[in-house]
Amino acid sequence: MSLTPYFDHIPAIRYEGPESDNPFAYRWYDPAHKVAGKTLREWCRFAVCYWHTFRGTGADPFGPGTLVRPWEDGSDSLEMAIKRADVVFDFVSKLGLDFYCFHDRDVAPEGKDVKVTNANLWKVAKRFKKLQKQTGIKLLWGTANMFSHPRFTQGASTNPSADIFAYCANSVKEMLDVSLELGGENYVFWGGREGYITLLNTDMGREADHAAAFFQMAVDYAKKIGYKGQFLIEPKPCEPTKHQYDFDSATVLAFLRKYKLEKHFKLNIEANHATLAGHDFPHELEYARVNGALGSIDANRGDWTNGWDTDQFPNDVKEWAHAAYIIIKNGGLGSGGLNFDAKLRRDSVDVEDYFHAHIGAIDTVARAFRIAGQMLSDGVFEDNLKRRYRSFDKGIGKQVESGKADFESLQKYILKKGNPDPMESGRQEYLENIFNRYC
Ligand code: XLS
Ligand code: CA
Ligand code: CA
Repeated sequence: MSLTPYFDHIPAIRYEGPESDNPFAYRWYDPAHKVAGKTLREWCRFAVCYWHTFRGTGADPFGPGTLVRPWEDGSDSLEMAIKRADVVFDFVSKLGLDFYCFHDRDVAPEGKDVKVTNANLWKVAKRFKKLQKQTGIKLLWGTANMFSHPRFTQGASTNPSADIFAYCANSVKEMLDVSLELGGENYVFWGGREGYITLLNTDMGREADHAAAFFQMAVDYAKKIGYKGQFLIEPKPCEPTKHQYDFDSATVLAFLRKYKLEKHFKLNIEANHATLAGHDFPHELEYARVNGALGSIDANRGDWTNGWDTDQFPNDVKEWAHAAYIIIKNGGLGSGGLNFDAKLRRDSVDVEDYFHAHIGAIDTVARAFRIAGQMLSDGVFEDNLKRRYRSFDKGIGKQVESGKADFESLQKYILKKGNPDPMESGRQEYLENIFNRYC
């Protein structure tokens, strides 16, 4: 039974298999299908994102919003916020997914002062609690929007104004309380304007110290209230600021280690942010994985022909096969999941387009997991890795890995040998051909 009538003309989206030509069915996402010992539902933990899917307007720097939502009354009222919550839960239910994600300001309007703003958030959170109970849908992660309102123009926790720092402390404190109340499985920090445009007005060292103090306060507060969700930081190199402090996985991990915060945080990797940073998506995932910090994923894509954060829905099976391979090697995402931080194009103005976008993305990822599971069980790439590094399994290589070698012992070894063994092929083209056979 739906809560609102807006999607009544669309059937519940179910798995029908690759032969189906029903645009309102999954062709690859069979939630119960097992890959590498777990179901696709367990691997994927898909989430619908509140902000793009329900609050994005389609506006761009050259023109206003275009998207049509029959349920909207054009206001940003609390009444509309409550009604919208029902529509969101209907949508997630119809897709048969388990999770949603939101920022405080996606779901509840600001009031005349901080007190009213907080009260508004709690009114909607109460509604969410009821809807979660009714539908079984869960909160993958919540976050605070500390970048849209003009007060955040010069940053949030890195703002030169201590008042803004305090304002942000209130926002995160409230959202942690809300996350505790709603059982949010993770809590995300994306430092929207935590960066700068010019060093002429920026004390970089002091701003980093402030950001670290803020994160420490969040950790302390979560402990105090008994909130056990996983903290995640989402790297992004630029947009909206020129230099963002959370540039990429490596930068965030270096920051966390400097301030001894690393055991409290993992990373939320967004595909489009990886490409903006000049990496590819698998690189960012693998960097996080080998550092024990792969927490969750914002599933979207950029456009290879430009350098913008276009936030399109994922549709590249090959790219995702590689991503899924890394996720499976990671043993999954723990409490994390795959959040569709992606927006419809400005001219995708039909209600059906929300479904096509999500169905396509879900099927892309599900198909990729099936492929990755097969690649792992066939073992070609893992066998190749073992073979490629085998000189470290014995002799002098083993001594290096076990910490028993030093420059002198290595020099003695190579002097005796005279010359290193000849180079072996990296077999890149061969491996690429094999990868292509799967996709
Ligand atoms: C923006 C970010 C943002 C975060 C959450 O580029 O992707 O949406 O995921 O604040
Ligand atoms: Ca994101
Ligand atoms: Ca993005």
